[in-house]
Amino acid sequence: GSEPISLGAQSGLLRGFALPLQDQLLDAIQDIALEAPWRQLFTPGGKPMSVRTTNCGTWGWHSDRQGYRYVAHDPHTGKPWPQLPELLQQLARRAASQLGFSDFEADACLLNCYEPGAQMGLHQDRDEQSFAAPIVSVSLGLPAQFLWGGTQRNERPARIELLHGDVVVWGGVDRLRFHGVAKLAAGKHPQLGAQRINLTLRHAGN
Ligand code: MD3
Ligand code: FE
Repeated sequence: GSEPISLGAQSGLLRGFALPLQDQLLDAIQDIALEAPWRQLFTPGGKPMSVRTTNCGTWGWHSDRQGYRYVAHDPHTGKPWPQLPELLQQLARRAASQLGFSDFEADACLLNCYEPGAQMGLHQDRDEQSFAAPIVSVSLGLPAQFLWGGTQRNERPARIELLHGDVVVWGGVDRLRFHGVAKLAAGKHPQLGAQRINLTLRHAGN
């Protein structure tokens, strides 16, 4: 494959890394959503998020009036989250190793579905037990402008376009950088139609 495009000392973009697996990934996402349906979450302050989410793996990220946290059961069905497919585990491990993170083992995969107009404000990911492991993200469907800030909220973020099949690895000194996604522009993707699906693979437990 091609060299990672550097986003920071320990972060990089692997253009098209997931393209060879796109059909298998879309099948896996469909299966996950049958067991754990897409849903709209609410912030602890009671605001609806503009993305729809679901999870697979041992831990799933959840948000409601009680706060942001990882839970072992889907609050919507009461069942454990669907298993993390081996396909995703291996993809994340191969991507992480390209950035120098060996033996990455994801125990959580958050799936975010964006429709035109959906966005994600600048935030840090701090709900995991440890920040030692990297995060691997897979983008599918419509392109998005990813906002890549610093370790302080007031730093002006860079904009990076993420395309169908792109994989990004973020870790080490870049793990607590502020980031977000600009409002998704209208469009139709050949496979996914008017949506973008992002998968984030993490080590959330201990
Ligand atoms: C950089 N999701 O779910 S994935 C999130 O496209 C989230 O849905 C975005 O931010 C999305 O929390 C971006 C890329 C990502 C994920 C975690 C990070 C980038 C990160 C943690 C630290 C630094
Ligand atoms: Fe995030």
